[in-house]
Amino acid sequence: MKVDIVTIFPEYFAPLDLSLIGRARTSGLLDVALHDLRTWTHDVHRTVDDTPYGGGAGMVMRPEPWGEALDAVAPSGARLVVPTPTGAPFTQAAARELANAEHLVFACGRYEGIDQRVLDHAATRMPVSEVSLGDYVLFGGEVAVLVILEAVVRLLPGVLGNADSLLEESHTDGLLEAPVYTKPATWRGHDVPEILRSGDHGRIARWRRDQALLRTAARRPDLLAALSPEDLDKRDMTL
Ligand code: 6GU
Repeated sequence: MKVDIVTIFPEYFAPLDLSLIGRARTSGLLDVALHDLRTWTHDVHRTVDDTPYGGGAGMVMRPEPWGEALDAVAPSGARLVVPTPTGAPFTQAAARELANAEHLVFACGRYEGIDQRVLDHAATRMPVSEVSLGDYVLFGGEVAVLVILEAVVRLLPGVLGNADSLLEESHTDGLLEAPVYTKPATWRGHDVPEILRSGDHGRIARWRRDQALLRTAARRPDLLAALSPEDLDKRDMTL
């Protein structure tokens, strides 16, 4: 997968050299290029923002540098992703969809956002997704891109050593995953649930399913309500 990131703060992306994303890059599964938006300014001050039409607080990112940047790094065939608190929720399903793309371009907005015409114009040439991480506001899109990339890259074939872990994790079956434990069996007076040490794989699977349902009901009733009847089996109903 090829990824281009346009930002006024390329230094934010130093963590992409680390850990599993760093390894995906050195192994050739992932090709990331960072671009400083100011490359595409032409005034001495390298200005990227201006005051909003219609008035109001804050500044808006000017369209001209963004237009030139996207002309340079986003050919048709790429997919443009724009992190913004006004975007559609970024979910595991959205991560799976982005993981199918050959070429992603991320546009990191700052201030009150990017002039909307940049996105409207880009949308005439390529798919554009405005996405939000949640109902809170960050200074800019940089940290959101790190989050989105991590969610996407771990789904690329060959990035995770054990691909089975993708099948059993939270948000794959619409539920939060059950709690997990490792040795020792007793720690500071707290025991690992006996059933996990029983060796009875049928009972363990049922216990994990029950814990996932209870946890999801307690913490994310919205997820439970969104499950279709086929996602629940008969024994789920007796819980
Ligand atoms: Cl994706 N960007 C910004 N700037 N703020 C956010 C966000 C994204 N998601 C939640 N808040």
